[in-house]
Amino acid sequence: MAQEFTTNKQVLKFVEESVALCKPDNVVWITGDEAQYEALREEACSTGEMIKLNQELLPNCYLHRSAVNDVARVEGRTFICTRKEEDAGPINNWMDPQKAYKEVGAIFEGAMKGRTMYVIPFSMGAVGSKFSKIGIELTDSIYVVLSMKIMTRVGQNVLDALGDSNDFVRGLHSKADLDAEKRYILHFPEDNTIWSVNSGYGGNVLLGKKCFALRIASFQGKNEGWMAEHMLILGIENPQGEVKYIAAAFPSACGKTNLAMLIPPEIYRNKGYKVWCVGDDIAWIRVGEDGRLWAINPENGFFGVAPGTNMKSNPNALLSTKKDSIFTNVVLNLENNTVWWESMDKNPPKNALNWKGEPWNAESGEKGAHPNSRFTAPAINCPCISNQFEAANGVPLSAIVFGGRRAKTAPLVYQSRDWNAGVFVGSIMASETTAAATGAVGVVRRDPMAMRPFVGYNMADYFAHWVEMGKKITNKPQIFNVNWFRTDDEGNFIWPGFGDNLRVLEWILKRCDGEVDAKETAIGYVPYAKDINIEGLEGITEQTIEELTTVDKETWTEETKGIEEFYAQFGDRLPKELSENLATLKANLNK
Ligand code: GTP
Ligand code: SPV
Ligand code: MN
Repeated sequence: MAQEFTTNKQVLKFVEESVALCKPDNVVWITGDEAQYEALREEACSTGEMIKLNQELLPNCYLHRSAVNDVARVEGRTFICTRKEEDAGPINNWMDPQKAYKEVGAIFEGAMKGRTMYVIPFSMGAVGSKFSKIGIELTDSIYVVLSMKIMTRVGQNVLDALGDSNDFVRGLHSKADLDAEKRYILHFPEDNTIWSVNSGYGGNVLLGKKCFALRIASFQGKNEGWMAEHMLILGIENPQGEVKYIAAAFPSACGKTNLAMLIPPEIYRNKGYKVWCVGDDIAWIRVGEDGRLWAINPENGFFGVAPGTNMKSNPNALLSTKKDSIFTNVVLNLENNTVWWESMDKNPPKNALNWKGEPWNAESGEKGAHPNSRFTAPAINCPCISNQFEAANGVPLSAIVFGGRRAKTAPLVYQSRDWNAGVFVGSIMASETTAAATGAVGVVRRDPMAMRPFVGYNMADYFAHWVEMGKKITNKPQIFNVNWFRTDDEGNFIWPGFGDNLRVLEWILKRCDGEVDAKETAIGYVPYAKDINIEGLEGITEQTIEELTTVDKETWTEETKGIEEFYAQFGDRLPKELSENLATLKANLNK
């Protein structure tokens, strides 16, 4: 009986209507009870949906393989269904909501016959905190249930916190037939509703993440006066024990998880610097009573990129996956029933199955793990998780950092002149595409604020919202742009990156405190080479920093053309603050 879990009429109605549509054989409410999860793990292992890994080496860890045609977010099949097309804007795919409910409803029709529908009540943010938001995801996938348990706060206490309120997001997901031609990820921001069908992959189906916490939440944030951003949040503790917080937006697979839990270089560790991770992917940001920006991480776990994660690049991420984690599309090492992926170490297993479950050997020259293979790990497993991780009001931001993957053009770091110039810097972000979404990899595209695939409304209005927020923040964070990915003529990354990025963050915090001068350029302020600490770095000299921070007028003049083209799509809806900043940039480049 559903009534034993909640008497909330809206929740009951949503479940009943969805049952009538999808026609599952059973309905199971997820209570948060460990025995229930354990039974689901056993069931998933019995059907092959999950594989139980070596319980001594990886306690409570499992492997899951998605369908081979279902390995990343599908941006081409992701839609914003607002009543008016212009409210979705030129960047989003749009579908008329009535048409969407009807046509995609037909795909949901009877899709759960012979299956169980799981009802997952989840909270984004600590349960009951006034900044948190609640969702109910209905799904026919145990993998989704167990992943949502890691990524969000799930259970009866969420329904209790919701009470009789109608303020919850309705998420409906069915794997259906995993038919890529009938795969749809639909968002109805005006109805607080998400529909996802014919996928079983991460960002398409863990509806609390990109669908809710970014697309729906960005729309809510615009209406309610706050911001939902694709940002990590980290705290940097200096030797005096003071912690300052930075939020940073990089596109998918461009280094958020790595930066969020970096290990300081030795010379910093010896001085007493520490880094604390608050979040690695999403930030919900509000203006506090003190006029500063305060950010929470609404998630409860990390859905991190596996390849490249190793004890050198990101030990904290690797250690986070050592228990209670689910791996998707990595190599299964048959020698000891553990997992492996490219660059985990230099010893690929001899006897192994690749991400598709086929016999595989590194000598074949083929990759064993999918480039977008991932782990889902509880945030509390992270050795450097911040003690503010659950803080109801979040953490105060000293700086906002944008960044992309650019082989040329963008310098290692620069600071914007003021808030609106910073919004401009975010709006002109461009980055090379990665395996996190289906489609070509390595193509430069505009990805404003790393939100191109995630803004749930018209991008021009999203820019305007940033400008509006600036007026309410009396104590503004400084805004910067970074690029860890500049390459030399042979295509090698020049900057060592990873833990050494702290050297750049240190300069950023010094700029926030007015402790260091900077060089003015056409795009903003760049560091004097001597002000980036390179002590202990091999092969990097002041000359290298000089090169990494050059702002080439010719390249940037080319860049302004791309920006103009990009802006043109928004017509009159583009805030004048942005066209003014573009005019300033052009004038600066002509000086
Ligand atoms: P999503 O989870 O898709 O949002 O990705 P993310 O932004 O969290 O990216 P992540 O930290 O997982 O890094 C993605 C890839 O970038 C990995 O292959 C990393 O090894 C690589 N990477 C991360 N930081 C750096 C860096 O500072 N320098 C270089 N060269 N590569 C980096
Ligand atoms: C991203 O692509 O930015 C991710 C992974 O964080 S997903 O959840 O698939 O969106
Ligand atoms: Mn992401």
